Amino acid sequence: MKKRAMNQDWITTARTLSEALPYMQRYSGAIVVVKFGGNAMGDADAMAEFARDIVLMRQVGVNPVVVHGGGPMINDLLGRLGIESKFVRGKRVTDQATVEVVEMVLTGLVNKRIVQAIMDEGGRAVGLSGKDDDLMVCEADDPELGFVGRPIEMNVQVLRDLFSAGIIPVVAPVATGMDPLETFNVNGDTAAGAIAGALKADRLLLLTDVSGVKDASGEVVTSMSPDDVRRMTADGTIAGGMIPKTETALKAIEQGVRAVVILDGRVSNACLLELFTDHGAGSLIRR
Ligand code: X2W
Repeated sequence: MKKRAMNQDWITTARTLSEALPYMQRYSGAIVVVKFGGNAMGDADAMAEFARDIVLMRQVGVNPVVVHGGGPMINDLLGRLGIESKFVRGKRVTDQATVEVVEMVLTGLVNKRIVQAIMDEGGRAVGLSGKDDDLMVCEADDPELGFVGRPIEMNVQVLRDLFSAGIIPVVAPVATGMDPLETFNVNGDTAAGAIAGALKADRLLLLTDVSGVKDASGEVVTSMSPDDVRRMTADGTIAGGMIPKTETALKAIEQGVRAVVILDGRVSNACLLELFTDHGAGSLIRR
């Protein structure tokens, strides 16, 4: 004979699952673009947990797209090769030697690590860059930055094809130009915003290493409109590294993304907390 001991944790787990039902129903069939920044990647356990969240999303009918960064990993290899890293307004100054390293690190090392992590959790993932199927075509963003690209043409059919096959696309922010011999380094947030905009995604989640957009007293603002963002940028409350993220958010919303969330990717199960609980996470920006 077996006896069952009731443990409070199991009861909580069952209740949490039950409470997630309306959210799962709401997001069934939704497109959610997740920007996974290099600073949010952390160690192997953090990577596995992120991958598990993405696989769970797919399992309950969401169509997730992962767009990743990898700035710290690029810095590391550039350093080992004796090439100096230089940033202007948050973007890497990218000459020919640098763009080659960027492409190797992002489309090779980082992309395949994420693809592998998703498969280890039982999902199906395919890695691609903006060059594959002409997903993202760029022009030079600013002559001062060299081969840094600004997306001018998006061809997202390949992502829809992967959704229908039940495959999770993992995109490295590297692109071709109008001249197919050119390679552009694209800021990860910019690439995620352009992809979310072209897909008219239901959600764009920007995972980073801060807890969200903070007000003048340092508290995270949980919900804001594009006008709030503009006002807080004009008065200097939104500053520094947060600016490219909020700019990406405004542009994505203009292109038809329903809402953008800036959240801390180092928090356990950050994506699930945002999508499937009453609590939410980070700062939500929507009209
Ligand atoms: C970035 C691309 C990687 C990235 C770079 O070269 O670092 C530009 O700055 P994180 O980890 O999201 O910062 N590109 C133009 O965005 O990585």
